[in-house]
Amino acid sequence: MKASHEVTDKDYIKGELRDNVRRHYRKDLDEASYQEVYQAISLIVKDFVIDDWLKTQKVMDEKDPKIVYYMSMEFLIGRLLGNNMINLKSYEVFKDVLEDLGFDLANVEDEEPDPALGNGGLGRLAACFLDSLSTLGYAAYGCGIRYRYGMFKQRIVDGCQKEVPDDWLKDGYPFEVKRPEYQYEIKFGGYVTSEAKPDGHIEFTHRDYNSVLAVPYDMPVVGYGNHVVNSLMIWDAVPKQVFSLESFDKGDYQKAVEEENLARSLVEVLYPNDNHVSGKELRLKQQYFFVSASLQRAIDKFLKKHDDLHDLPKKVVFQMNDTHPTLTVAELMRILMDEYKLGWDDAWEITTHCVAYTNHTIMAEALEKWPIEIFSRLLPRIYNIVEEINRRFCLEIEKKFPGDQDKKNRMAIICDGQVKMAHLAIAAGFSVNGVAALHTEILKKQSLKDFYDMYPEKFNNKTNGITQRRFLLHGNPLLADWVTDRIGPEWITDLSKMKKLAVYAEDKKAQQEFMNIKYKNKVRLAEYIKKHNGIEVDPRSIFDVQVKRLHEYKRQLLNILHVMYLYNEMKDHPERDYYPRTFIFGAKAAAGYEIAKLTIKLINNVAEVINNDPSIKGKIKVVFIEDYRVSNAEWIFAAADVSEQISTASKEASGTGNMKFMLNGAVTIGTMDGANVEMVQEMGEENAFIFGMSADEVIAHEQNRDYDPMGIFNNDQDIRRVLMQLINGFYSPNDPELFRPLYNSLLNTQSTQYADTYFNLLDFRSYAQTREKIEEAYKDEAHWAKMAIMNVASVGKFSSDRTIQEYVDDIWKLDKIVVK
Ligand code: NBG
Repeated sequence: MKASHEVTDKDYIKGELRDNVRRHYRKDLDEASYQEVYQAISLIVKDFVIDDWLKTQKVMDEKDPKIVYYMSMEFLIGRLLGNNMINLKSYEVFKDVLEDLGFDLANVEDEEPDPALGNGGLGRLAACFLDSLSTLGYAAYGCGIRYRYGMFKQRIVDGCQKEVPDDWLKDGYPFEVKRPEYQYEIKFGGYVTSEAKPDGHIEFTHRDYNSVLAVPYDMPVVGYGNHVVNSLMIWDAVPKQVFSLESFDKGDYQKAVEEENLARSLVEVLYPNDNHVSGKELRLKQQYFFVSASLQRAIDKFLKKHDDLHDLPKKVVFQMNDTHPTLTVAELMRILMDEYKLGWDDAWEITTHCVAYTNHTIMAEALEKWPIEIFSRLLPRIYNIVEEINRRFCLEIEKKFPGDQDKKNRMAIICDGQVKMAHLAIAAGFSVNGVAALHTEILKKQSLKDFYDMYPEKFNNKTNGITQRRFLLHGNPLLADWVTDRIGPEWITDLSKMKKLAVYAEDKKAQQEFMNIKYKNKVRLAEYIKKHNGIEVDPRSIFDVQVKRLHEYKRQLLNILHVMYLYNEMKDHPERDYYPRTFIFGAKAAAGYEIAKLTIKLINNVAEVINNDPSIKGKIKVVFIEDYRVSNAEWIFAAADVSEQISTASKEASGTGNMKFMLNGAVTIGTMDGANVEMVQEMGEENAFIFGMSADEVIAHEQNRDYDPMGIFNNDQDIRRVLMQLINGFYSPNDPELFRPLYNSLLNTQSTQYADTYFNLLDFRSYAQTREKIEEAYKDEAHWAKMAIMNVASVGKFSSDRTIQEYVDDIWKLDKIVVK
């Protein structure tokens, strides 16, 4: 249809909207609910998208460009309606149309569930990357899982986190397209037999397995204003035969039931862990499921145009987003050898030129290892292949470092009864990258040193980035317009243009306008907080924000301990002049992560006490925003004055929230960790508040085991008082023991269960002093505005467009496509 209509044709859109509501709901538009309007308008947007999607497909068929398959267990795409309108450059058009008809676009957008197919930074990065790939005009597929329930919804009940299933598909999701013509069989369990063929080839046969069908749903990934639409293919699982007569005849009732259960459970839920592996059997099944299906589709696509699989590396690259999709290595080997009869050496040559690996963490608890027992039982043929890869890899290590048995044990893919996924990814990948300069250095010098010594040429850095289309253009329209008025719209596709803003940093008028915009965004957030939390916050106070997954290394605990300290100070010194501050938190904790959940409870209890103490006259407010997710994140970044990036140095691989705050003109208080280091390089130290130990210092303490929190506790009366308040019922009068585990976690460095491995107390003083400086700095509005504007002006490097261009140039070697 739409090819003949322009996306600017308001009358046409109005007509379609009325028709859609009639067709789907048998109603006139004025009777339609917001949900119905959302569905109806989404279908119109989707129609426009589909025109470009088909055109892109045609160009890809004609030009046959090399394609990157971004393999990821997580894609935290966030809502698509507004984003697609923005990228079609028609947001204002739709907004006007709806307004003419009596609907508010923001409310319509609010009807969309937030497709939460990811945990945190790793999943959101994958989504930003897809946005940039399309916008830059590169051919790409995101490959993942269509979880029936994504990330849980968080409810706060009596200060505690409760997890509620997120039934995001219940009303149907308008932007997905089911593609049953691309379904594949995925096999689990059973056993493998081998038989030597007369030509010398050994044929492996997988017997007695259970299998399911993988069915893809494609979601469009719309480039900004360039008509390029790539696809995110996410896989659903369905049983092969639902109680078919055939299986009854064979007495295979049991198997049919098993396969039905397998299909249901495979895609049921996203494991809610960030930087932590749960080691569950089902997780390994999920990994194999989406990897196998995606590879089969990719190879079929390749073979439509080519007949020699030796050419695969010229046309296809698989980027493994962390170790979760590392089975890509062995599954590609299996397909090449067992399905297409290639020999080992050829298959290995092809595989090792097609796969690349990104490491996203040095946290030990996040490194995937699978017990051999589970691995070989679930994936017998794949296990065979990994064993052979390991055998050859160990020979290679021996050749390079003769006689170094320790090294071999440390580096082996299979060792101590476990399969180590990172080792497999590095042995096979032609590229291994970290996600910020500091992180990559730590990988090379510490965590992956053995591998770096062996393959220095594989290692490279790709500092993360974020898409300015979602996190400024859509999330903060007031600031986006202001920037465009000053420097033109080029920043939307070239964030380095932001540096032109620097000349306004000291311009009084610009400063005032900037602060006015910030104020309006704070009012917007204050209204949200009032509506969702029932807490009144003052938009003139300093909005000091820490939003991210809850994890001990991110140190939300340090933040709230400091708030407790500040409250004590205020009570002791009512005569002092304190600038009002609102401390805003938002964080989900993994469902089984007790100490993280207890930290949420502490934040809420502290909020309860402080917010209701009239004696401090509202000078401190503490707010925990329920259900932090992509959609409310956009508003939170826009409203923040201060961005908390306070991880224990060396632990945060990059961080990307830090960049989103910077883009929105919030000033960072942070440690020299992850990408903070590069942010400070770009903006200059005078425009950030840096505190605490460096990564080297942290690592030295870890190695020397000389950290003594008890000494600090005994010598620093303020810290001691705050810690005592954790166990004397000050914040939990009905259950004084409630926060004992947090207290223990801070003081007991011996026990492995509760040990302050994150050096909270050691960094406390430096944090407190730096927070004091922030208060002082904020009182000088012109100076503050200058710092904030300099943040925006220096953010250019942190666009995911830049990151993707580096992946393309150094790793993927893709050609641009042009769609008209
Ligand atoms: C996370 C890191 C972040 C980083 C994102 C994206 C994992 C395993 N890692 O620091 O903790 O920004 O990945 O690279 O989730």
